[in-house]
Amino acid sequence: MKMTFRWYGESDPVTLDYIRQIPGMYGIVSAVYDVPVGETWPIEKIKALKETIESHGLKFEVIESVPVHEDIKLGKPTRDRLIANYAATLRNLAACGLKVVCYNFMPVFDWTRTTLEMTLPDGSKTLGFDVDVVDKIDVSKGISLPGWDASYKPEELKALLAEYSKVDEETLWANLEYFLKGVIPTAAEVGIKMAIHPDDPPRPIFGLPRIVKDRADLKRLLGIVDTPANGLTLCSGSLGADCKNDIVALVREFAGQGRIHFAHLRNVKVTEKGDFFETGHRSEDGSLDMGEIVKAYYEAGFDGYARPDHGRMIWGETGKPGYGLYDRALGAVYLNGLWEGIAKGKTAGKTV
Ligand SMILES: [Mn+2]
Repeated sequence: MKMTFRWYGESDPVTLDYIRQIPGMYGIVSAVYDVPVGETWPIEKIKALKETIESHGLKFEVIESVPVHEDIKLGKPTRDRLIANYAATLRNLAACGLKVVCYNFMPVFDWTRTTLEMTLPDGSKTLGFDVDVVDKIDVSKGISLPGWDASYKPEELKALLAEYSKVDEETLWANLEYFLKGVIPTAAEVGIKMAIHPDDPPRPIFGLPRIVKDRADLKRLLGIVDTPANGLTLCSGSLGADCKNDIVALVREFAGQGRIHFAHLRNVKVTEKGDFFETGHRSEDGSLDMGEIVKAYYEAGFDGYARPDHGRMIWGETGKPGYGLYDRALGAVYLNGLWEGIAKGKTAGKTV
């Protein structure tokens, strides 16, 4: 397991100098942020980013994310040009030594939360999701959610949602299949492993279809192009927000098949109704047994990339919600500690 940390580039208040001081940190997960979605990432920009990261003693082998243009998800005629651009980006990334590309196929909204600063009993702040708040939103009147207000102008959003009104789950699957058949052959050829991130949260929102939510979806996706280059980012916190998803079983199954290329490891506290909030990484702080999850990776012989996914805001830190330094650093060290404990327990001939 190679421990990594997400970094949002030079504007990120969490610096590379700080990240390299986290014990056991292998590398950085980042992206080229100043190329419009759908255009090819120029090799010079990728190279410059890599040089910056490596000059701080960290590896740069994982991209999160190369975004998929909405026209591809909508299946519009422009998609062929956009898919060709995406494949060209994969070629450029491979030429710079990148190994894994995380992406998602969520229409319009990436991750969705109803609060970015829920206060936990210990005074830390975290991200939360309340089903009732989301279900009560009248999309036709505009959507105002924390983290998304600035993403689209209200009229743009309205037009985009109108286009999606014709896209049901099966249409979205067909469009995903078209995309995968367009890019996976290139990825396989140049040695890039594609790793889809599941929907977050794993449920339909605002009437938009969501198709990467559970075991059946993951299995179907991997079967579309049945090759290691078509793989998963298994996000424990995203999938774990649906308590019907057995994360340990998913890791055993898909890491066992060599199809998990990137592990997002975080804990989440879930209610039966589907509300949830993000907790510290420890098993006893949330609904997921992180010890069993890490053990499942260990026993599958996982040697891919992992990262603490989100963190709470603690110790007075401010910044990008979910992406502060302190709690994610604690998460990384805890996860590496679990791994070492399991590894040494095995060597001693007993299970942990
Ligand atoms: Mn994630």
